[in-house]
Amino acid sequence: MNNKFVQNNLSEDEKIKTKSNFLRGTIKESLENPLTGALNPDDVKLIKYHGSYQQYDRDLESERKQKKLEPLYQFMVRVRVAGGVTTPKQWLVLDKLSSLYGNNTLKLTTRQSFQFHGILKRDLKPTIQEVNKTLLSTLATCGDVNRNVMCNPNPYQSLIHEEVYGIAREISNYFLPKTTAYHEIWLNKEKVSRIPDAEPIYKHTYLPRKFKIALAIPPHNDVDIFANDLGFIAIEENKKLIGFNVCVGGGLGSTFGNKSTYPRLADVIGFTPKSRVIEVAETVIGIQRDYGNRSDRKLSRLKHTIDDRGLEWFVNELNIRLGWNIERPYPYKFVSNGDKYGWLKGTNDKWYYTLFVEHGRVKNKEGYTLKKALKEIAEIHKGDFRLTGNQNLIIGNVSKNDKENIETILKRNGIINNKLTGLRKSSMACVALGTCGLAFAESERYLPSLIDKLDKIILKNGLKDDAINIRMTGCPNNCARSSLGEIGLVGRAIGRYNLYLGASHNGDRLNSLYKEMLSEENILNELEPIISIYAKEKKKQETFGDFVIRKGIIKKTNRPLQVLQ
Ligand code: SRM
Ligand code: SF4
Repeated sequence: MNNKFVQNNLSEDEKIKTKSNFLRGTIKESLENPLTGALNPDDVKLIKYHGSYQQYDRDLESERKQKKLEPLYQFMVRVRVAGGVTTPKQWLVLDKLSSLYGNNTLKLTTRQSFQFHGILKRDLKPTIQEVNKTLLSTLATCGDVNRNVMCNPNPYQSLIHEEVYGIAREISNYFLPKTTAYHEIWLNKEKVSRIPDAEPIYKHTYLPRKFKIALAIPPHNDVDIFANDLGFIAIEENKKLIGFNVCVGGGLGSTFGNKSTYPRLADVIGFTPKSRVIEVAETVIGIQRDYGNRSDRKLSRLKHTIDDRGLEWFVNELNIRLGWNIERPYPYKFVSNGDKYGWLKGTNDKWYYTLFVEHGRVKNKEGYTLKKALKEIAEIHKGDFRLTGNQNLIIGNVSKNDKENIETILKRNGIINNKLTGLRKSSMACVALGTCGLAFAESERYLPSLIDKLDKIILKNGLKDDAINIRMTGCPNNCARSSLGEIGLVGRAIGRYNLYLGASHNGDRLNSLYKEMLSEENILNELEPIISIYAKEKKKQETFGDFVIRKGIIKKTNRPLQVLQ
């Protein structure tokens, strides 16, 4: 037992992990069973650690039921991309796989990963093999382990970006599970060693729950650092990276009706020199591994471990385990958690084009052939592609001579649109209905049409370029970080949403519940007068989230983040 405390009532997931033989379970057998498109129940849990979720086509659910067919089982596959940086060659492979095996779209996620949707069981292995051949992986993009490590994707104005990105990659690699199950199952590698698998960091039952790490370089908080279990905020002195402020205990998921669950921002607990980042991360993960709740998965994130025992206890335990005391945090300032669009020149004299990708869905539709455009660009591009934490894309490291070609391709495919409002360009939505089994309401497929209507209000009030950030999720798990939206909408039921207001524009303050169970008409009726007084009465540079609090429209959240001094 790797737990400091032997916990009673271990959850079903814990039992499955324990008997899984380091994440093998019977996945191999499940894949070979031709009688169903699904996996054995335990393998449905275990395959997450390998980077895939078993789902079913929710749109076809009742039709298939009527025909007495099993649901149309299909798989989501998530690709790990630390800091969101990929090469054009890798892009071409992912593009090809999404057409060959998936639903002909690529999803850029809120954590800088790629997702394929709609992969059938028989196509899982070839998909994962091809991903690995292009030197990417799906290992540990899901499951009770450290997930994709986020990092500011845009190096403009930042001399230290490459160094921080290097640390993000190092963290990502260091915390990968060490089991060889992944290689055996997906890459047909024989188990070479007779030594049994071991997980020096995670031990044999892994973590109690998912674990998320991000790194941010102020003044940009486009990774929403405070939404992570563990965050590192880069601190510069004389233009050199000296280390990081450490923040712990972020997590946004909650469950309607369960008051013990809540969104929480990470607290800033101190500073670590850059040479000790891995040591600090390993120690934080070790505390969560040993003390995290393993009986109730709704209460098992690091935020709960900290709230159960107190932040002081946590810092004390961290210092004892480290054998040195974490230092006082340095001052830092974030200005925004959004993306800056269009061309920007980097500190390396190369150009970066940030492209708005509505809710991260790369697809083709009439007059807007984004998937085709990006494939054409990947065929000629000598730089890289960088996924942002806001589901957008940066075409990076472009030389001056290639700028025009890239712009021509984007224009030819109907991608550049100067009419988009700041509201739309600051919108995020999670996948929700269609594929997500946890969704109560639409999100990605609905927010664009809601914004069409909100845009009319925005334009009438002269706010075209105001980057008010609006985020929607199909349930309170908060995958598009709606708790950090200046306007947050969370699905309650088909066509009904809770409306939240008052988050900060830089990701350091949660929003609060304004009204519940709103229809589209209600949402528009509630927001129209608020947007209109915002247009008339906002102070210079005052953001929407700050304005609604100053005017008393909503109270500030009662869960502020703490900065220990
Ligand atoms: Fe998420 C579960 C999609 C970022 C909190 N999330 C899911 C699942 C896998 C549903 C499931 O468990 O069956 C969704 C798959 C939908 C699909 O069809 O693709 C899903 N989450 C996503 C993505 C794709 C949203 C997007 O549209 O971009 C994001 C993938 C990130 C990645 O690349 O790794 C995604 N999820 C997030 C975030 C945002 C973040 O990490 O910055 C959060 C809030 C932060 C946090 O973790 O607290 C988030 N997802 C959750 C939760 C709630 C966790 C909790 O502690 O309560 C769940 C449900 C769960 O874990 O039980 C969940
Ligand atoms: Fe699914 Fe809910 Fe996450 Fe949206 S927020 S992707 S509905 S789990």
